[in-house]
Amino acid sequence: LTRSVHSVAVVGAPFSRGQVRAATRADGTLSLERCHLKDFGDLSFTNVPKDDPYNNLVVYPRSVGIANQELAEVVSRAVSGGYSCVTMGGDHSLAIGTIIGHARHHPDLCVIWVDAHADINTPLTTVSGNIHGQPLSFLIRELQDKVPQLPGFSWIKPCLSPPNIVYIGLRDVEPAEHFILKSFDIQYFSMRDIDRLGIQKVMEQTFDRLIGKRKRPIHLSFDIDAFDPKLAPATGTPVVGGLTYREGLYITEEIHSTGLLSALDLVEVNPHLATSEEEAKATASLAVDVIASSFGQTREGGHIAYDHLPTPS
Ligand code: 6HN
Ligand code: MN
Ligand code: MN
Ligand code: MN
Repeated sequence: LTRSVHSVAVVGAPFSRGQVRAATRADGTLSLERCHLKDFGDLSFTNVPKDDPYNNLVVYPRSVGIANQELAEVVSRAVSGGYSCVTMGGDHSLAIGTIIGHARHHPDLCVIWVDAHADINTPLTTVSGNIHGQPLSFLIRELQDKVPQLPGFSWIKPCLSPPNIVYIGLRDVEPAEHFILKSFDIQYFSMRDIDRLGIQKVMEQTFDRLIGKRKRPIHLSFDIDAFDPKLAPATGTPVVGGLTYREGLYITEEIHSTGLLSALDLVEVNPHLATSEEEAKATASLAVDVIASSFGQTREGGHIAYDHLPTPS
């Protein structure tokens, strides 16, 4: 199933308006073995002056809406061009654009959402007002009669259904979010479930649910705060008790070996929130490991066979 070479498009999406604090693309360059990388550069987003909060609460709706509209264009272009598309955030509100853009070319895609949080508040249930805590609410068809239209969001067409989403890593879910997960029967594996089942069973059950009956493209939306804050300190909403390095990489190794990964978001890496250079570097290099592993870097050596040994002369 695994192809030895992947064509990978890399998009930098330094969104920060889905949350109050700024976030940026992880510094440094990405290079992946056995991948043809095409750098789509960093998107430059339109600044929307006078972007007043919706309901006096939900911040920067127009900026987030327009930025995602532009991002959806780029992602759909990359995916239609035969690339697997990596988007480096930026905050998690960018998944609105990446998933919609991806779904334009692959309407049958499924989503694996790796995160400490469920990011499924509606604009009417959010407490923080930050749109990075709400992206999935705009994407799920069945939820739309509970979701008001925000200014800047009229272009959005919801493209997901509950059976096509699985969460991994949850440990900070608000009451309204929990109600949504339960009433729409959205599958999740919380950190407690990982403790109970082990990460291997979690991945098995994830794939049973999403691709057991029919192979389909995978959209992996990976929030770096799924990892334990000791490993990923440079992020806006850290929560204790997260994934180990090994659990995180097991997730991406398994996703790579399906051969179905079609788009990847790597979000919420925010070097400005690090309290030292080491913290910033550790978080960014963890993000790079997640991406590399998603595209075939293994912990047991190269997956292209070394096919002969040097002979002594
Ligand atoms: N993220 N549930 C909180 C909120 O503001 O709605 C936290 C969201 C965090 C979002 O980390 O992508
Ligand atoms: Mn998130
Ligand atoms: Mn999160
Ligand atoms: Mn491969």
